[in-house]
Amino acid sequence: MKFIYTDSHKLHFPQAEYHRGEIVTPFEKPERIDLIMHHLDEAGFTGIQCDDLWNPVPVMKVHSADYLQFLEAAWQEWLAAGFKGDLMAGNFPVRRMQQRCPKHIDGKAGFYSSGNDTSINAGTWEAAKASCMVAQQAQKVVANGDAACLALCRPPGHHAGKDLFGGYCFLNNAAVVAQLFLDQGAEKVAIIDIDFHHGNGTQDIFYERGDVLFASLHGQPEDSYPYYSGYADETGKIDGEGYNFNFPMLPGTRYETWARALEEVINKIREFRSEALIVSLGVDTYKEDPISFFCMETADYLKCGKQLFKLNLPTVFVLEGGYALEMVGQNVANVLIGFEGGRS
Ligand code: OKP
Ligand code: ZN
Repeated sequence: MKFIYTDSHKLHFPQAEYHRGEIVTPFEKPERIDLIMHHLDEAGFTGIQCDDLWNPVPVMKVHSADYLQFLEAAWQEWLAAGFKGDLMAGNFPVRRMQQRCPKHIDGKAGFYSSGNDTSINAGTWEAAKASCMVAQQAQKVVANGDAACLALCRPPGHHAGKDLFGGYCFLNNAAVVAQLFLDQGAEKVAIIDIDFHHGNGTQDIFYERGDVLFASLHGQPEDSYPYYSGYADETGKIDGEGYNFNFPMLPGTRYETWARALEEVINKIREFRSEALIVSLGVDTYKEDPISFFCMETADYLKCGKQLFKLNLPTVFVLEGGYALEMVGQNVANVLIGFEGGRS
């Protein structure tokens, strides 16, 4: 299996994150990609540097035009306002407030954001675009006949909604890949989100659409980010009714329990007659992950990859989270190794 990467992810390097009462170095850091690439190289996967071809068409189908304009201009507006340091949102249009976008960048930041966990710096927009181009190129590799390909995306994407950034995400890379398959003639595609966190952005984008099945396995919202979505009774609306599947799970969940949910998802996707599979691949389900509470072992990722292979669909893996730096590379590599070994 090939993987697509870019060095441009380094342009996004948030300086600080507020976490459990302390200001810490962000969990979503550039080293993650170096570590994963190192392991993928060692495991014999072929890295391909991204050609940086930007196709705005699918991006504009999953995000709103005003949101994309906001992202593109945000940093310049922040500087023009005389602000120093990273852009970070602090005020949000919550219950009973006006859903109107203000003029000042400080207000706009909150209007287009779901939290204060995701800051914007001088290179963030370029990095977010580069990450999305990595996903687009991985889709092309699969459309051109490879059985599967990994998009080494950073920043990640699955928390980015139609018009919202947050959860370290700006552009929804997995959604863009799904949209590309549809634009190229597929009638139905499926996204499995196996990151520890609920893929609320992806759910938001496809919630009223029947052409994309979305299924997410994640820590239950009662205890876990993003807290306000990911319940099992969120099943889709209008054309999307019955095509959104959430599997919230308890703290301490191990692979055996998790894999039963995956098995259910696989059956749903078969029934749906999906023509391609997108995997939002986070390995923050790992037992040592610093911000998550599942108990996956490194060897479990082999089994997970093997399970996914059973769908026998053209598959694009899109990197999302995974913050236990010692094992993030091995865990990602194991999903791919399991997938490739699925034949046997
Ligand atoms: C991104 B991905 C404050 C808590 C905010 C945000 C988690 C985003 C996870 N430190 N946590 O799904 O791995
Ligand atoms: Zn995550």
